[in-house]
Amino acid sequence: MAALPEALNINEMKEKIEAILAEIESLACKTENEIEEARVRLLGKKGKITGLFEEFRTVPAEQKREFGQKLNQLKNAATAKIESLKDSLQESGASAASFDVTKPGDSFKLGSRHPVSIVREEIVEIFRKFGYDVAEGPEIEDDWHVFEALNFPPEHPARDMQDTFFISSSANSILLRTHTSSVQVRAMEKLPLPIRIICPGRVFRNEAISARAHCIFHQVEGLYIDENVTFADMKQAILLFAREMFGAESQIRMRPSYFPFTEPSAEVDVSCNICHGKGCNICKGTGWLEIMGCGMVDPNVLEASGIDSKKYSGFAFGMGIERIAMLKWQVKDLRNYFENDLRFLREFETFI
Ligand code: 2U9
Repeated sequence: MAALPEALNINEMKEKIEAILAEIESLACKTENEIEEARVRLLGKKGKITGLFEEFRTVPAEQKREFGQKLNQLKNAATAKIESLKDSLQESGASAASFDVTKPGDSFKLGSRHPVSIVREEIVEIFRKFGYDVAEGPEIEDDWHVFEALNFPPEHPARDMQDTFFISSSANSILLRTHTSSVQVRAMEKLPLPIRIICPGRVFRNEAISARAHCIFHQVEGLYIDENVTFADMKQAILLFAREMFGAESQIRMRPSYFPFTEPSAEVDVSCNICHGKGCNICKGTGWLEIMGCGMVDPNVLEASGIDSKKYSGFAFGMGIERIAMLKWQVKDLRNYFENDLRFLREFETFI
């Protein structure tokens, strides 16, 4: 049997407890090794507190209760301090030993492109392959580039406050462009001929917001001006675009229409690539989907920008990007494109 320690001087034991408590309170370790050293020094097999428990056996019976409590409190204080030192070290990230460099890194979610951007780039890329250059211009425009140079008569409803956002309505009004045609006007004013450009951009119309209309949306418009450009050239360019965008089997049809800036003008439909012409709820049973408007540039428009309409002719077309995106992904409500709801946007992650 192991020999008991000598009978204890009670005061000496109290002093030791006080000293160890003070040591615990002032413990400040910077590394995991230092914490481990402190733990061994206090709570290890040969540690100070373990030693006191040994001595406790010699405490007279009538004082065992009081000292027992004190020793347990001391042991708990030391254990809690060691744990809290470990936690702080972990939080500060300074613990070299606890950082496992072989662990796989935290995965973080990549963002994805907005569906409107995806479709805009797809359209632009198709026309780039056909030899079109990209042209961009200001969103804040003047009356000349948005209306006057495009043959809008003075009483046209688009010139009304009901339809256009005006910033100032002095002699040459400043306004938010209602179409990107103003970019083509600027190109005609300054670029040498022939011109073959594609103009993507944001446009603004004073419309009530609904599932089918928004006061801000995106367009891509195109313009080709050269000698001897014909309606047949336009039809061919649009057919090739439709086949690239909607599939090689696509057909197009044109219905007569009216725009102030083109004559003759047409609306273009593409054969429905969901039902292949049989009729479904996407094409409302018609077998056709409307995708854009187009026409031969009105001679007045050429002349307004200083182009000789006897020598040159051209065609132009325009489409709403949100509309094309709605057809592509069968999105029913235009407002989805503007609300930035991540549940909607994440549907397009695969198109990064
Ligand atoms: C110039 C001359 C002519 C651009 C054109 C359309 C037909 C057209 C609409 C489609 C849906 C606008 O987004 S939408 O609401 N656009 O139908 N746009 S021809 O014609 C031009 C442009 C510039 C100098």
